[in-house]
Amino acid sequence: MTNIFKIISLLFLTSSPVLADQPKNWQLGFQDPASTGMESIVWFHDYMLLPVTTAITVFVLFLILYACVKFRASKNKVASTTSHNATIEVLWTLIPCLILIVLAVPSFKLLYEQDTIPKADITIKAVGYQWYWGYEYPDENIGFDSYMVDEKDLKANQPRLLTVDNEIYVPVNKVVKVLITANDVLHAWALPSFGVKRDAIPGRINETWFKAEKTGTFYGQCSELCGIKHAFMPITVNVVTEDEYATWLNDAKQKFALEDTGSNIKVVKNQIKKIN
Ligand SMILES: [Cu+2]
Repeated sequence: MTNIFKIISLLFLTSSPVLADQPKNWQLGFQDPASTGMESIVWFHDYMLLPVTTAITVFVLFLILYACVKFRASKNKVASTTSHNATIEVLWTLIPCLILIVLAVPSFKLLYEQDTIPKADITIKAVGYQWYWGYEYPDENIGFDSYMVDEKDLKANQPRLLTVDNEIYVPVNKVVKVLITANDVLHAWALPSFGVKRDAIPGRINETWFKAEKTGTFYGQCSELCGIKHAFMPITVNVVTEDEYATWLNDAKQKFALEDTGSNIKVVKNQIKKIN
């Protein structure tokens, strides 16, 4: 039985290598997982939720067909007056409870995995604006805005509505912590291949993490209805080798340097020393 489910899920729901890092026409199921977190989500879906929901659907369909045939009017001139059956009532309460408990165990494990952020190698702050994303690398003192590229300006192989002018770069196999907030209305920072989605809320910082396991370009979108151009604030993440990341960081430090806010604090400290 499980083999049949495996085959069904492999045929329809596990993304094949052809389905890569962005949505595809007529796509069914998830994008290719690119992080351990997303792999766990896909496993939970393919080998826990899908078999259980398939089995329940088939069973209920069988009951309906069986009842339609067995209790059809032409064979049952006088309707049955049965209204209670203690055994069956206990069963249809207990069995669904057991199914939910079995599903809860891996589900909670997954939630805790997503919620516990390991020691971060890189921290990125993503700020949602109407209608673009602003990014900061607080440890590197760089920051930049990331706007969608218009359809007429797209280069070859750049996907429509998903390409941005300034992409995020992260090294492969490193824990990336993402701090997420917004400056005007609610947005949501979502990257399906990494299994990451968090609301961006003005005045509050949410956090999430991912560890990309393969290099490539990965696309996501704002996933909270945030106004008229909600569909036009995509997210592009380049996962690169450590060397490539170092090269990018060098350039970015020139191009995207933030004001050195630390210096103001030093002035205040010096003043305090003088006063004392
Ligand atoms: Cu938005």
